Amino acid sequence: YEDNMESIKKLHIKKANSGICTGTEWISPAGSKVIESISPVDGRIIAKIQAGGAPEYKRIITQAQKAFPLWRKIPAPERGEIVRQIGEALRKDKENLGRMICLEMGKSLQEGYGEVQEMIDVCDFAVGQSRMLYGATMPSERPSHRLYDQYHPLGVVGIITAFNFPAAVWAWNAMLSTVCGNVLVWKPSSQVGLTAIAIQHIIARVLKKNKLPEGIFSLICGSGKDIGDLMLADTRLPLISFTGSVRTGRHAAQIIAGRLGKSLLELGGNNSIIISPEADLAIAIPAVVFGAVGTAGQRCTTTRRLIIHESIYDKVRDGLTKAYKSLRIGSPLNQDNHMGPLVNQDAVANYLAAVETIKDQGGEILCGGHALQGEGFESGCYVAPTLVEVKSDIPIIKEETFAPILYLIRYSGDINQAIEINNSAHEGLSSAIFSNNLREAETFLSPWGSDCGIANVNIGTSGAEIGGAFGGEKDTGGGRESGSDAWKAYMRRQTVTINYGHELPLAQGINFTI
Ligand code: UN1
Repeated sequence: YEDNMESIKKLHIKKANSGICTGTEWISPAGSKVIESISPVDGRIIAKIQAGGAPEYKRIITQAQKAFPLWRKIPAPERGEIVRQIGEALRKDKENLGRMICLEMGKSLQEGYGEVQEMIDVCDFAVGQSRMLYGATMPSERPSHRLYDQYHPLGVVGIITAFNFPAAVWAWNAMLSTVCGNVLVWKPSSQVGLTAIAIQHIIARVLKKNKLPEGIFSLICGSGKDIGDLMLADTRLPLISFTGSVRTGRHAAQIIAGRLGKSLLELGGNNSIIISPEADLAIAIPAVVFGAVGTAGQRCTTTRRLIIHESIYDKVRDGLTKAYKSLRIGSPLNQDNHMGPLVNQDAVANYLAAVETIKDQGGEILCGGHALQGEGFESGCYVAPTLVEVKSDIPIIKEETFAPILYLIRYSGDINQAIEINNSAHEGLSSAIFSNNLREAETFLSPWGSDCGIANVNIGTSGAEIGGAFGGEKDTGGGRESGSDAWKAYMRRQTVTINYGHELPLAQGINFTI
């Protein structure tokens, strides 16, 4: 415990911390709202956070608005240089920050480090992108005319993040948004405010070193939903990037649409893996287990449904049951353990409620299905990873329970039947097929195949690299973040037509003389 606290102190976390910062200056809030950061690892209070209210929000936004005209004038590659330095600073603090994430959120130490690595990777990506904010040039239909696209920054971008990726998802948004020339206001999940504060301290060092003004990178921790609600309705925020549940995302999208703002939504998933008769089970089984129990089933890309061909069903079920029984559950700081706790006791209550519903609806629990008690589990946040056999289409398999519950579903027809089951979810985030049959794999990737934003062959549903666009369709919200051309979401497109001739020809051949 002492070692962990040492590591956290190195990130400038104190017993009581302000959760509001305009870049390098920390603001003491007028109100007395305090958030306790409770570690799901052992139930201890790590530290306290002073949360902001409406007056602090006003200060943050005013400062951000002042900073934007300065930041947008700095050439994009120079903005990239700041992001490069942030990547370097994160490299130095990878160990400490990874441990902080593990302690506050409960994911395994390996995954905590992985999350910081994801931040570093996206910094590198954004640095390159800062020299590639390309616009296309199109041939004009008129003589002596030039027609092209260019991209400009939007302004103050609001970033609202979830508890499960308290660092990486912010970095996906923040680093790209920053090289695009925006300033940002970050509202993290109140479950993981300390991680956000630790990151802000790292950013502050880079801002200070480069003598940058306040307001480029802001943080405001709120308790409850008041800060989030202020952001959604605020016309001074042209774009809100929101990561969270479908329910809250739907509410957010409606409020933002009501003021014709832009939203970038990354909501839930009900991701499945298809295991065809031609799957290589030696790689399929570990992929399924990592997908289902990694981050204790709390990734939006977690594998929640397994669609198995009946000819190999028993073999897969038995292989998985055996693997699940060998899983070690316990402190995520102990690297021998495969799975740590859920984020808090409410999450455990949701898991237990889902288990009851599964039983009521006729699902058969093959293993797990209970919370863990006794030594090492005092926080009350540990549960057993759960396998459920589903004989008919029970309603609960359409719901995303943010916990390690995996449904085993049989299919008896061809690959199209398996795809139909995959596509029957409300969400459309991630999907995968294990098959060495080219026809099956290509059908899965075809326009009549998976309807998800992510479609994988012979790898699981979670653990995407930052280089690709991340996001999904239907109830997942349609947003794309991180790699590929996701940067375009943080910019406004301007179509430019220049006439360098002496005539005024009109488009569509229209004749107009005066
Ligand atoms: C999320 O769960 O919100 O692909 C993001 C993955 C991670 C990101 C998950 N790289 O599982």
